[in-house]
Formats: sequence, structure tokens, C-alpha cells
Amino acid sequence: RPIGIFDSGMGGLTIAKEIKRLLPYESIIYFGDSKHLPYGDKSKEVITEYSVKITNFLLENNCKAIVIACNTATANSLKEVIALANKYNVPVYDVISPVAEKVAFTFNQNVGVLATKSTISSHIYKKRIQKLNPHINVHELATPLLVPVIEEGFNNHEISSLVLKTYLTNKKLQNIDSLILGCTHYPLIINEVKNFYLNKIQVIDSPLIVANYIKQDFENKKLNSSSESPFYEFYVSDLTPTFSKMAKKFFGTCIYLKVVDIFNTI
Ligand code: DGN
Repeated sequence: RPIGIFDSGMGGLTIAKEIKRLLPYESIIYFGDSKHLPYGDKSKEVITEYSVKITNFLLENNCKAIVIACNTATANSLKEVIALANKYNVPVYDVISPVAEKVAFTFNQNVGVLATKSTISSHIYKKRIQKLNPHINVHELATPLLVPVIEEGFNNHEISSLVLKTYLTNKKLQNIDSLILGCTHYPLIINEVKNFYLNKIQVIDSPLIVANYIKQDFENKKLNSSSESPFYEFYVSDLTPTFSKMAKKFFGTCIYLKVVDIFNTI
């Protein structure tokens, strides 16, 4: 049975790519809600409605686990997705919990978080980290310009460099010793962020932490597959040449995207 992974668009492919690398025998069904992106500015109700419909689609396709590869969807609809998947005894993984857990038990004292407006206004990273370790200060900053900059291919470019510099010099982030890139698009600029800080702070590699967490949990739950010929299917709710180009950028290789209408069927 495959792992079901979803995101508001193509960003979650950075997580899917790492899961494929660490769990090479697992099949994957990915769903990118390209019709409704970006989620970052939408209401909790709408994001939850989309997340639940996508989870249903993945469960109907016999997925043995659901990965919410989107910080914004996690911040807004984790509970509802878990409630639905639980009915089928299917575990749910998200991109925030494993990272918060990891950060809470390190020596870091001042953790910065960059994410969409929606993720930041939910304070989910702060709440999760401080629940595990109240002594850690969490400094959150909404960085809404980064998603379009990356999607338009202006990463590793003077534009991303200027936008990053403007955000990273914000006084909220002045004393941080580590930084969480709290959006699945941001792994594409991790090296630029590291270079900005001249490697003086720890920049957290979220896809690696998330994929490792899933790998470990699969071993504990005996959910591993040993298929010699895993399959990979990629679905989107809207398809344009831009999405195909973006998919290649986020996943690293060319992938075939299939359009499926899961929102208008009853
Ligand atoms: N990929 C989403 C996230 O991790 O929050 C954000 C993309 C978006 O919908 N703006």
C-alpha cells in the first residue's frame, strides 16, 4: 500500500523527494492542490475543507499513511485530518511535529521560524516547541514573499538574496541560534539562508527530519514495505506548464502529473 502525501501545490514534493530517498521501497501517491494554492492567505475553514477532501481521496486510493506535507495545512487542519484517517486506522504525519520535537530537545535557546502568514498567525511552532520545552524562546516571522519568489524561479538570484536579507535582518530574528524553515517551499533556499548566516547558526533541515521520523515510526509500527518495484503517482487539481516545471524543480526529476477533480464530485 502506498504512502499518501499532500500539499497546497508543489512545495510538498521536497518532502516526498526525501521520503523516496530514505524509504526507497515505498510507493507514493502525491496530491498537489494546485487549483487552490496558495493556502497561506486562506481561512481555517476553507483550508480544512480542502485538506479533508484530499485525505479522503488518498484513503480511497488505499494509502496506508497520510503525510501532510504542508505547514499551512498542518497548522489549520491537523486535527480534522487525524480524525478522518483514524477511522481507517491510518496514521497521519505532519511536517511540524517532528521538527518541533527535535528542536525542543537540543541546546538551542532562541529558535527562529520563517513561514506563511497563516502558519505564523497560528503560532503552531511556538506552541509545540514550548509545550515540550518552555525554556526555549521562539521568534516567528511571516515571510510571504518567499513562496512566489521561489515559484517564479528567482531563488539563487539577486532577488531572493534581497528578499532574504530584508527578512533575516528583521529585529525579531536578531538573537537566534537556530532557524526553522517552516514552509515546504523553503528547502530550495536553504543554502542561501546558510550562506547568509555564514554557518553561524543551525538551519534546520525539515525534510530530512520528517522523513527520518516516518522511517522510524514505520519500523515501530511494522508498516514497512519491501516492494522491489514501488510506484509513484502524482496528482494535481489543476495543470498548467508552470506546474510541470515547478514539479521538476521541487522533486529534482521530471514527473508526470495527472489532473483529477476531487472537489466537484459528491
Ligand atoms: N507549502 C505550503 C506550506 O508549507 O506552508 C505553503 C505554500 C502556500 O500555499 N503558500
